[in-house]
Parts: sequence; structure tokens; C-alpha cells
Amino acid sequence: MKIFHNARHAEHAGRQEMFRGRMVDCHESPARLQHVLDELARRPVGELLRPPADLPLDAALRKVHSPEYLQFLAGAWDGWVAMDPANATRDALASVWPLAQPHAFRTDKPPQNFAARLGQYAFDSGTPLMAGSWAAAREGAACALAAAHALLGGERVTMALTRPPGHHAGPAFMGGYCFINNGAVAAQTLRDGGLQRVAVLDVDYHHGNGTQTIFYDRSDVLTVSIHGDPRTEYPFFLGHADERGAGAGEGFNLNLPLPRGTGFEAWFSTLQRALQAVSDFAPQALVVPLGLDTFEGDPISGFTLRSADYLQVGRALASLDLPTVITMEGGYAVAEVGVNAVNVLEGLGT
Ligand code: SP5
Ligand code: ZN
Repeated sequence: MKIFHNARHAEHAGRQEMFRGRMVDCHESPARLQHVLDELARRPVGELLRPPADLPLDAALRKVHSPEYLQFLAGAWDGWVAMDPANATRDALASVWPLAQPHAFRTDKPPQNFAARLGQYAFDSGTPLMAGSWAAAREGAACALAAAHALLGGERVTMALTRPPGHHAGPAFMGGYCFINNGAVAAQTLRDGGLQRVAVLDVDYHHGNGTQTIFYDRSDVLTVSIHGDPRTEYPFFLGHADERGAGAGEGFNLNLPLPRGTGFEAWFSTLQRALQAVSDFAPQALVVPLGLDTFEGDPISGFTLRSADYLQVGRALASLDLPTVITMEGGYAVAEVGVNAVNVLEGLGT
């Protein structure tokens, strides 16, 4: 198994996120990835690689994100500091948004104020952006691109071991700790490499809203997500079972929301449903945005999977017998995230 890891991930290290009116320590930390690397040193289930520097990364990014959004991300830190030099000591967080209600706010007059511009692209105030965020996110996308290329080259299982995560990032939006949608970059790269049908099976605790939005009107990429019911769980405003795709994409999005408190047995039988849907689609490859925040000890989530369960998750994914790209998403029980992630990889085999 080729594991492309992001050697620049620690350049993104958000300090605090807004939560219910106060600032709390950011859950999405560099230590998360270090724990996975440490566990891989103990159990070397794959070969750790850096993504090649000569991959056509900008072209791949433009296939899933708008040019305006990418330009915004590339200049965001400079825009933040230009507002006020004192901002250099603080992370940028969105604080104002053009809420979509009748006769309320206009989106056809782009603001110049940076805080307002951030509100055009960020859907929450929990995604800190700092000086190194863009470099870290870009290198993570390079890992996803490399993982997809390796699959096209004949590998059976590859991984983009990276942070910040990606599955909440949409065509022109960031949020949920995500900037660039690494799973979407991988899926699109597989399509552009000649595969006719690609399935994305998102097993993070949170709905993969960004990935759903990116592929919502397409029939060539099936998106499936198992997640906490958005009526009570983040990201709240998407992820319901009646979202089935639009236009040509109708029938090619499947949401499987489960109540907070769901344990492994019910979660695993839902995984079987998801696997059946993937298999019915007859894809040539699979992308799995892998969140370990379904773990019982996760501080911000509500399912109760145990460490040993992740071996079974890996085996179940392997049963599809498809070339598979894994992307690293959430998982905030920091001390256990390494064991849980590597358990999935061990279950997957090869
Ligand atoms: C990739 C991913 O898993 N993103 C999840 C983003 C969730 N953001 C909202 C989390 C708010 C939880 N804050 C809990 C504070 C408890 N003290
Ligand atoms: Zn998550």
C-alpha cells in the first residue's frame, strides 16, 4: 500500500475555533497526523512516500474548485494581515455572512473588506486559517492526486495521509476544518485518468457535504455518506436521506444518516447498505474519505465504534475488491486516532 503523507501538514495548526459564543482549542491539530505516523512506524502496513513534485496540481484543483475560490485561498492570509498588521498574531475566522433570505443580502456586489470576503467563502466560524494553511492544504491535495495516479498505475490501495481534512470543502467554500476537497480531487483524477464510474464512500462521522455538492448533478461519480443525522449533528444544513442528486445526477447521491448514539452493530449494517449501493453502481474505483470520529472516545461526535471495530471496517471495504484511495478526514480522540486509522488499513490489506 502506497501512503502519500503530507510533510507540510504542521504549517496549518489552527489555534482556536468559535464554539457557542466562546473560543475553544481547535480540535483539528497536527498531533492527530503524528499519531498515525507513529502507529505506522510500529505497524508498517504500507510504504510512506512524498507526492511527486511534478504532478499537474493546479489543473487538478481547478477541476473541483472555482478559480475565484482558489485565488481567494491563495491570498487569504495576506488579505487578513493587510486588514490590520496585528492580525498576524491571530488566525482568521469568518464572522459575517450574506444569509440567503428573500430581499436580505446581495451576493452580486463582491465586498472588498476581507472579513466580508471570508464570509463569502467560509460556512462556519470554526475553521481557522493561518499563514501556512494554503501551503498545507495544497500539499495535501498533491497527496490525493498522487494517490489517485498510483491507483491508475495499477496499485490496489493507496492513501492520502493528510490534514487539514477535505470532505466539507465544496466548489467555492471552506468549513469544517476543510479547505480543499482531497477526496473529490482523487475521484476527479480517476475519472480524468479514464475510469468511467467512480464511487465515493464517506465514513466520517459528519456528512460529506462538500463532496456531495461537488458531484450533485453528475452520474459518473456516486457519492455515499454515512453520518450523524443533520437534524442534530454538524454540518446541520445538508445530509438528509431525501437528497438524492439533481438532473443527470438524480439517484447518484445516497445519504445514510444515523442518530447520535449509534453503535457498531447498527453502523455496520448501514455500511453493508452503502457497500451494496456502491457495488450496484459497478464503479471501476472507490474513494473513501476516512474519518475516525465515529470512535466512542471522540470528543465532538456521537457514535460508539471501538478500536477493534475498525479492522472490520477495513475488511468490509476490501470485500468490494475495488482499487481504493483512502483520504484522511476527521478523528479527534487524538491518542487513539493512530491505532484506529491503521486498523482500517490493516483490515484493507495489501
Ligand atoms: C472533518 C471534520 O470532521 N470536521 C468536523 C467539523 C466540526 N466542527 C464543529 C465542531 C464543534 C464542536 N465543538 C465542541 C466543543 C466541545 N467543548
Ligand atoms: Zn468529521
